[in-house]
Amino acid sequence: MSDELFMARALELARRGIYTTTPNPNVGCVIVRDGEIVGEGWHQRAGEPHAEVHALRMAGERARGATAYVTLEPCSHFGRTPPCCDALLAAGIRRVVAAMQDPNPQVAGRGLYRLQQAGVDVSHGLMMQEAERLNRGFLKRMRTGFPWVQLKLGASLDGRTAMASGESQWITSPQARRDVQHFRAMSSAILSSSATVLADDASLTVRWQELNADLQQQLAPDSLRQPVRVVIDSKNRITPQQRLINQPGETWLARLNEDHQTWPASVHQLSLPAVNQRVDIVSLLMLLGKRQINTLWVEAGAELTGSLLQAGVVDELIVYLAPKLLGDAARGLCQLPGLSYLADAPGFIFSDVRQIGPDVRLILTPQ
Ligand code: AOF
Ligand code: ZN
Repeated sequence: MSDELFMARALELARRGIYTTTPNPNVGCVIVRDGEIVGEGWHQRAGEPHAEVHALRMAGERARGATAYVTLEPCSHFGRTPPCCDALLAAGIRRVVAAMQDPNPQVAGRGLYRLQQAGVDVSHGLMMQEAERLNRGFLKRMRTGFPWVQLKLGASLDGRTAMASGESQWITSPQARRDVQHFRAMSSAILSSSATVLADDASLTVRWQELNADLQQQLAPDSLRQPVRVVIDSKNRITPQQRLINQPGETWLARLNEDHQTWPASVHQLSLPAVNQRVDIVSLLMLLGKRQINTLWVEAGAELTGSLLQAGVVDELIVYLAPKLLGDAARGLCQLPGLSYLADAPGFIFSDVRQIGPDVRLILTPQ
């Protein structure tokens, strides 16, 4: 078997961690001796052993003289766990093939360098594109300090999100909403605004009963990780009575000033600088990055959606279009105040188009 096949297997193993590893990256490892896989592992949860450690445990003595394929450079630092490069050396690994370097400043080439200095045959770059894709959030946060931002939109064929009265439940199908649950489950945090939370009494949770059957098999209902709920609440309109406050997992209220009500321990108020008496979005994203949010899934109304697009902080758009027409009295998808020339209209590139139940899902990246 070739290097590519073993690395493809390591990537497949890494993907098993996509719902659980945040704030850590998804990493897979395969140990091969005489052309045969003798150890496999993937990183499951932050604080638990890294992929290499699981794979070495499975390989035992057979790791001596073997090759390790890893989807990310083995770490060289003491974090929540000891350095993987020490574990690989102690086990007698002779060759390490990494898909890419780890941009974490605590590692950043030192893992591979240490292995090379110890006489291990080291290389990196094999299937790098796939490895990059696997950890878009972690990698962006390590490189820029900002989370990877995905903006979800749901609309009719004519780009409308509600009737003039505000009636909006439901425009997209149950299948589309299940698909949204899957994206929520992968995210470190979900961002919304107090306007949306108040209008829909939204809970912003992942609900096991609403996941697809294959995901339900993979994730136990009682160990489901809830993404952090982040609500922009510039005017302190959210109260402890709102439904989302008492859901499992944390809620962070992004505010200009904290209030002194009694909140459950799972609720944190974040004080942020103001722009036009509103929470400054760029400062909020920076703070979320500092608090180790890798991927941010945004579900909000036309105002926040427009602000994020105008601030140029959106990395990907996920749009569900329902085959319905609501007419031009209905509410639009996003506010873009000040936009008057076609030449200034934000443009996108389609990266994926598919049908989800009766709806269409479009994935786009900003141009
Ligand atoms: C690896 N293999 O499977 C993972 C790595 O706090 P710790 O000890 O879990 O360290 C977290 C950092 O280690 C994380 O930020 C990233 O740089 C690296 N993750 N490295 O060699 C793995 N998950
Ligand atoms: Zn490690």
